[in-house]
Amino acid sequence: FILNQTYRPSFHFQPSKNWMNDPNGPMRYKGLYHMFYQHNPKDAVFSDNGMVWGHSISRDLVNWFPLQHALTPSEPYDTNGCWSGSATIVHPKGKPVILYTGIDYMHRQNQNLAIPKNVSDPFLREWVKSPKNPVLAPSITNKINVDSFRDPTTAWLGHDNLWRIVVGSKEGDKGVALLFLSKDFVQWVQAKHHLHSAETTGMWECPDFFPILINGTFGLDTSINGPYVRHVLKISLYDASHDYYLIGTYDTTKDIFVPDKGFEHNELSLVPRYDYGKFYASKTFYDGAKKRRVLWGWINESSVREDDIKKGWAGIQAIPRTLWLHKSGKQLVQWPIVEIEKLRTNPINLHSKILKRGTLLEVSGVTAAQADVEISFEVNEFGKAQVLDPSWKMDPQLLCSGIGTKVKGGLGPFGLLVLASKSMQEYTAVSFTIFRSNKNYMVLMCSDQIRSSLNLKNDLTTYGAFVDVDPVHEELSLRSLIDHSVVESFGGQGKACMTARVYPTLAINDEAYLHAFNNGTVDVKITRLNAWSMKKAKIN
Ligand code: DQQ
Repeated sequence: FILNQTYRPSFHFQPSKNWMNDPNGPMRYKGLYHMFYQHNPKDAVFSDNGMVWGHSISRDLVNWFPLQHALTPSEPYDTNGCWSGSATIVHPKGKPVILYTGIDYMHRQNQNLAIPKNVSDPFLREWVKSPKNPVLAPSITNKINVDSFRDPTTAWLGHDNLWRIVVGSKEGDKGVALLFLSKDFVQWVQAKHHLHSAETTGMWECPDFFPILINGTFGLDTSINGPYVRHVLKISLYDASHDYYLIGTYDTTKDIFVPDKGFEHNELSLVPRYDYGKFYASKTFYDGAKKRRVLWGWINESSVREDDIKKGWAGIQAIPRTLWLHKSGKQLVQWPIVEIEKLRTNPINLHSKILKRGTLLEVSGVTAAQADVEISFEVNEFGKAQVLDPSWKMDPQLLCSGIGTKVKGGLGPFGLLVLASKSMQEYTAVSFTIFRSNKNYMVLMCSDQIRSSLNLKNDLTTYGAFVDVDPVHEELSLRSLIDHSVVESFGGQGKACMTARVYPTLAINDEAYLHAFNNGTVDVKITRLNAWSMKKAKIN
């Protein structure tokens, strides 16, 4: 296969070339959004000794302007890399600071402080590393493992007026959120206990800890607390390669986080994830201008290393998502930031259309390789739903991979076939299947990449999750953002998100098609379908 720039997205954040991974230090400052990112400026693969903080700015989170690198290896404490970290806007003066992980001359991990050279420059072009660096380092006294001490969070202010941060770590195979306190970001004292920890979860990367409103979609600044607030602890589990979150209470007297449901009492597969596809090392920030909490996450490639090198780049960021607590209090909801909708053009609308069992409906008139699609379904013959066999493994991802073999028809799968080639040799299927279990119905959402490309070298793993909607009383909706080699899908209005990377060889550019499909044995109704071609954003 010839690798030109076919797979380069048109409205997803990425540098102009080479490797990118984690989002770092996102913030809004003086009317501009800042995005920093883990970047290897020399190659399309990760670097063991030369990671930098790339830096771009934006007015709208959609179009991005590149600046010089914010942090590059220069000192003994970060000579082998400037790794992930976070920004904090320090009130009352509103000055930003960065804390990041340095990889030192002996490849040990430590935490460092950087401040803007000139706070009146809204671009924050130049960053100065503190002469006091490293401000946190493993030692004989703190017994922190030099290979497992990274990714400081945004700081929050406690009632005692001390700043707190969490740094990801592990003790044996117990994942831990190390807690540190400081009055000035320079001198840090470790708390006697961890903010939280969980046995057998392995290294906790890129922790994120923030307050969230019990009632409503507004976001909260990171130091806010009170009776109307719950807290979220997000962990990127290195061993599982996924971002998991816990909802709970931040006990400010004990300075610990107490999750409603933790890792300990659950199978990992029962802990909620931000995204059930590719999405890692994510980080939120509070956007005071729109009073929302915004989530960034890294979407890795599913292609092989050699192909990444040939195409000259690897890694994109997901479309930023607004995130809030669902009114049930049990899960988070995510939705692409509204600004992305200004790229929508040439709308196609359709409503009240029966999608007969075993049929396809082509959605023509949109650029199917670069589109935003929303579709809602109504199902009536619930009696025909297949019973969820208790002997099946209840792992939704396994269930999705089994669909078509074990699962013989019923209510679904129905949904969207995206990035489909003309004669259907290639397509990616994003679908729902409704099962009956006892007296309830369960909605399984799948993103099936198995037919996404004739190039079988790619990772074609199928993704799956249960979506907590009641299909009898609620609308069943799906939104997919399609951008050449990425399909970001949102089920149940953002209750389950699933991101896939795909590399079609035929279904590219104008040769890509979009369909609604129903592979079940029962007709379903499309209550509405809205699809748009997406304009290209100006990105770096
Ligand atoms: N990536 C960074 C680390 C972090 C990991 C290095 C997560 O700081 O733990 O690029 O993807």
